[in-house]
Amino acid sequence: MGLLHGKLKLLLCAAAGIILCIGGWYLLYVNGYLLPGWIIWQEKEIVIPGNPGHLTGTLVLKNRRILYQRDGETVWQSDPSWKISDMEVCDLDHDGWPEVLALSWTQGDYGDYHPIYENPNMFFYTQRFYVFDLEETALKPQFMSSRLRPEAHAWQVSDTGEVSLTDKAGKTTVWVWKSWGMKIKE
Ligand SMILES: [Ca+2]
Repeated sequence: MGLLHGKLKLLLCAAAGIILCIGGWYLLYVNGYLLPGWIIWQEKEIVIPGNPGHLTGTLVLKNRRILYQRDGETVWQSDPSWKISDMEVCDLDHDGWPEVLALSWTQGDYGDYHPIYENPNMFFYTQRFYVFDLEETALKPQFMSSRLRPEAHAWQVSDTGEVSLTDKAGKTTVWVWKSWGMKIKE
């Protein structure tokens, strides 16, 4: 009886240890602490050019979030579930107004909607490309990509609105805005 009791205790301790380990891993993962080590988490400040008639303000990328500041106050912050690794500002659609571009790590392969024929990953973080319009008190999402395949290990945004994404193998593709979203430049 004593031996059986001892074995049961050992089994319960082992089960509790496994549950704690899985719980710890889960908490670390969903909070973005176990993302790939090659990601460079940029921290920067961009002052939005104050051309006549345009909004002015400052964008701050810190602790994986974008803060939009105007007149010394933070008027908007990016969703904490988006882990932003970098941001840039450029006039992507050539309408004379700047947009905010961001590389984000977000859980799942898609946003709220996905193709009906797919059973996508909803849990694991994937890299996304986001475009925001600048409004008076917020950044309004204009384009939110699904999972980038392959992932961009580096990117460059030109003054003319071309976005170059370079994958792990060093291959670069150039993307431009086409009326409703991003397309590979032909
Ligand atoms: Ca624009």
